Amino acid sequence: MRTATVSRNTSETQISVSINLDGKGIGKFDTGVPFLEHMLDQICRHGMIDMDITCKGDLHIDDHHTVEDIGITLGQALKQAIGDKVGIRRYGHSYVPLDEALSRVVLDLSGRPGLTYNVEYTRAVIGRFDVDLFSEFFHGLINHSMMTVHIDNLRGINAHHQAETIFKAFGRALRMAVEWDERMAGLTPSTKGTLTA
Ligand SMILES: [Mn+2]
Repeated sequence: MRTATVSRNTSETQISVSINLDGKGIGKFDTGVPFLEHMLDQICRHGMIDMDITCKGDLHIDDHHTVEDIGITLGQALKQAIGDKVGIRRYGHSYVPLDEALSRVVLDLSGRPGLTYNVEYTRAVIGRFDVDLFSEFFHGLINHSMMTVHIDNLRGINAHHQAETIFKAFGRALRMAVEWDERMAGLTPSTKGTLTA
């Protein structure tokens, strides 16, 4: 089982993240930001990753620090759980629709952080959630998990659908990338010989 537990404490947020890449897709969240939890749950279910995430953040200010720092801490946990990348696929991609919305996520567990984020939400808030924060979340996650990710929302009218297709596609792409590749057993999927240096 590829697991990791990471704690991160600042004056703005106190976070604990436990993940299992070889899980059953079960998410347990206590963060105070329900819409983010709904999105994290999509990564779990469609990535077949178990997550237990708690956060006590400065929500009296706004959701910003909580969302960004959960991204950072989840990124650190992913990096740790993915480990040396020997025998895995490394690359993953997925297209996910939800009614009128369609998103594509392509990722590479390259060891280098890089996010291309092409998403134009049709409204600024979903419920009480500021959609700007998704970019903060993914920047935090990608910078600390050291992966290259291209996120494109190709179309969509409903912002809840737009967001949900992005998170589902991210989950599925991640699942593909961390999957064991029988023919790659014992090998690093890079001619450089390492994906961690
Ligand atoms: Mn939904």
